[in-house]
Amino acid sequence: MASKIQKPEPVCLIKNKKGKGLVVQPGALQLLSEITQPMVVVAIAGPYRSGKSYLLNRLAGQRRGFSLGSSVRAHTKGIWIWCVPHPCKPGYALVLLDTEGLGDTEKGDTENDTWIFVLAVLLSSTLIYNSKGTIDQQAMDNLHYVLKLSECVQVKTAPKEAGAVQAGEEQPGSDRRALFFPTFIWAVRDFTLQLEVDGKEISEDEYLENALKLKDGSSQEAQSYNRLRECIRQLFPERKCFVFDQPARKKDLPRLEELPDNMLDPEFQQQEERFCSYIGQNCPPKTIPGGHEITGSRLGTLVVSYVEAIQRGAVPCLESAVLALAEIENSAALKEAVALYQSQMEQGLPTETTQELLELHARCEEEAKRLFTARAFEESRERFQAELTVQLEALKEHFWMRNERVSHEKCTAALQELFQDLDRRINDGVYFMLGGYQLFQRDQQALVEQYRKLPGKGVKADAALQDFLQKRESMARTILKVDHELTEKEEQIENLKAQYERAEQEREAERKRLDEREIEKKMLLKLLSDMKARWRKKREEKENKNDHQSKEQDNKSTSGSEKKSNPEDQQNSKPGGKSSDGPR
Ligand SMILES: Nc1nc2c(ncn2[C@@H]2O[C@H](COP(=O)(O)OP(=O)(O)OP(=O)(O)O)[C@@H](O)[C@H]2O)c(=O)[nH]1
Ligand SMILES: [Mg+2]
Repeated sequence: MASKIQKPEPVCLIKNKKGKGLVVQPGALQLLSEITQPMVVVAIAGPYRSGKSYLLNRLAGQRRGFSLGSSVRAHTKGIWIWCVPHPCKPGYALVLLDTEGLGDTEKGDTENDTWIFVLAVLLSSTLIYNSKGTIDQQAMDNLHYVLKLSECVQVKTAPKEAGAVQAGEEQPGSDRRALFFPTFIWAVRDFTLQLEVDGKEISEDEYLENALKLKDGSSQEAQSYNRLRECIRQLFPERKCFVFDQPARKKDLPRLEELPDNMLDPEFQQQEERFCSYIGQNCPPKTIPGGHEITGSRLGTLVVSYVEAIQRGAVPCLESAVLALAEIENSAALKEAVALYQSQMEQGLPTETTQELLELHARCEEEAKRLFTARAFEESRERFQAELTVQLEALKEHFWMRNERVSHEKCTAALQELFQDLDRRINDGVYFMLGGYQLFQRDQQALVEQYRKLPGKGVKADAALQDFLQKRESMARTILKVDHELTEKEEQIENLKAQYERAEQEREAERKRLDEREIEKKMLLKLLSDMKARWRKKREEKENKNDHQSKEQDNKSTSGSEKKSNPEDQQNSKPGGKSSDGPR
């Protein structure tokens, strides 16, 4: 952020346009809005051509910066701003406001001068009043703008019904303006006198205080003498004075910017060093009542607020400016608190239970409210706090639903991941088989068990599972249908098989029967043939026997004639020479 502070050169903050008056420059506001650090705001005001711009450049530690003129003509117009890193306070910005010189005879517009002076007072935390020579009556008179502060700056907003409180009605004695006003430093340039009174050395501050001493008595003269002094004392209770020698030889003055430090008057250098060191170490940051430090955007708001009032022809009101600032700040604090609540809730989602969600809400609400309270301005705080409560309540409803949605989404994503393999197997047709549905259900159930064990599923764990499975119902039904169809087909096949087997068995039995019958038939044929053979044998034997007998008879009849013939011869005499034991 420091780089944002380091601006290479000053820019115009408020332009003083002829005929249009004071106009805030958007570019400068943009620049300011980028500075988030608190800031010490040092403004310089005073007679024109008195070395104001040069002194501020020295304060910035630079030879060049705010533009200087070397002629007799007033140079700086309007109010210019330069933001530099604070030389002594890390994290702070040093904001320098260079203002248009007062009392320019060419301009001759004292009212405009007054507003320049008023703005320098209202915007700064330290006001340097710069003049040349000495603090004499003339110098005092030139500071008459302070008297105008009572008229031109209003502390409180006027109650509408009672009409505007006249700025002048606010008594300087009980002046709350001092709360808003800066530390006052009188810088006396080209100071040539000895700081001593009655031979006694006095400090610069004593020199100033002497000049501000009141005259005794209540004469007109005393009153007019005292009026301004009283005013300065009351409005600027914190006062300081620095005197400076002429910085260089007369002929070098028009080109002071170009002069190296060794060409500057050593006395002046010492004085300038002391002055810069005092500003660096002692000047407070710009704050507003309530202790809020002013940042770039806040300063921008104040500038706009005051210049608008001046443009309207109204009296800049410190309270209204603070109120306007509070409105912006509290609105920003509200936004920031709501954003904090949202981001913390977001991180905690989804919760496991509704109770956890309520606890998370309570924690985030507390954090958001703490942030709001720390940032918010006292003014209008209650209204914004009430608004914060309303918004957080509405967000609670939103997060209630979001908690469910996030949980549902998370669970669905987890389920999709878990079921990836199962889906791949479905696509590969693993479950499109007989008994596939049972296998599918078993695998799916295993995944469901795995899912149930996953942590951090949130309040919609069961609902998401139901929804997920419901969406897969048709797929499961398809697997079941295929399984059924395959089962039916299988049964049909089994039936056909059984029928075939039965037919086969019957055919086998028939074959067996036929075989048996064949055997029987063969046996019968065999028996028959045996019987035939036996019968034939018997018949042959019988025939043989009959033959024999008839032969015998023949023989007998022949023997009658051949009684004494050899039996053996008889036998051999059988036809074929075979014995009676020959084949039958
Ligand atoms: N004598 C003298 N001249 C100075 C001093 N400081 C600056 N100058 C010169 O005075 C001239 C005007 O200086 P600026 O710093 O521009 O004065 P200013 O008060 O800003 O002038 P305006 O912007 O016109 O109001 C320049 O030439 C400076 O070099 C000083 O302390 N003494
Ligand atoms: Mg100037």
